[in-house]
Amino acid sequence: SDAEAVTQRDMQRAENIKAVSPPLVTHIYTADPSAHVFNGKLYIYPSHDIETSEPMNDDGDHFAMRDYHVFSLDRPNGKINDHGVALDIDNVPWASKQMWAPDAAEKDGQYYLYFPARDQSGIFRIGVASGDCPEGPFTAEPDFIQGTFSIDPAVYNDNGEYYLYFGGIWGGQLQRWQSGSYTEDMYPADNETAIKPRVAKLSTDMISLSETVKEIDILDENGELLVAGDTDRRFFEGPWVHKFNKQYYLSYSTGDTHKIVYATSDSPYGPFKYQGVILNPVLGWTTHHSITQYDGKWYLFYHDSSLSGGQTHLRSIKMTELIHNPDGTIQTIEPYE
Ligand code: FUB
Repeated sequence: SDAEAVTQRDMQRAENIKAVSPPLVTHIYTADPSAHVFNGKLYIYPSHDIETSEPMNDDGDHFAMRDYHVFSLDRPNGKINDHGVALDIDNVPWASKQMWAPDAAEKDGQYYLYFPARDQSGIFRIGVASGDCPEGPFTAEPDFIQGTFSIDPAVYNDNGEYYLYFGGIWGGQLQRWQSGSYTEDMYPADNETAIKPRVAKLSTDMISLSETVKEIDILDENGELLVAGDTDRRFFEGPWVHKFNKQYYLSYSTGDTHKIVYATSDSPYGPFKYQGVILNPVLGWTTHHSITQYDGKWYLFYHDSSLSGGQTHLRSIKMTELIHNPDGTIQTIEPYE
């Protein structure tokens, strides 16, 4: 599989590569960091990577995670606090396995953890758990959020309106939802429109959708929809939205070309126009990030597999400053010297 090939390559590369940022967490493996500032403090909601006997394949079966830890930071790249297990799969009635990339949101003093997992029939869905502290623990709703599917939830709070972005192809199953219901894989041809990330507004209760799920258009420099064969730019997984100078920025992973890229719009629903690369490929097959502002500066949170010597399913979260140029473009980050 592509996953095995990249792992073999990166286990060799790991010996000779020098990362520009150290891992934030070294006592366990962590990935997919979603960072937020709550009550003036930086909190990170990552996946918790573990060793597994599952086979390595392009559906990501080797990502066999089963719980979440929440971390807080006293200051950027400062001392990290592990707040322990915030949610375990044993306490999620609808989930069977694979607790993948989560996100969190705050509303009226309540904190909500959004997370994907496979349901009892093996279909990825997005669930929510809540609690009254940013670090958890969180209590899961008995069922997943109705109307959701696939992986990688990201919630953007736009002045009290909360938008849930999600989706990921291949192991994330988004290609199975092209007809509106769960089917066999349906991939567009290379010259056809690429599979699009999804968005829906959350209800005021934060645990249900208030509208039907919408597809998000991502356009190239000529205003044409990105096509499936444009693997350097098309959406793969890990959507994230932030706002800078009144523009909405949708950033995401290109998956098999291993980049974090971004597109901009004047609406949270898009259409978004492709702009460029935020992060060049890291060690490991996956790349997954978040962007947040803290104390007047912007930061990129991401992961790589350098701490595990290149093992693709054993990753470590990192952070580095992200710079918006005066014209709104983002400076590309090189993860290694
Ligand atoms: O961590 C498991 C999966 O790998 C995430 O959901 C994807 O975004 C990728 O990072």
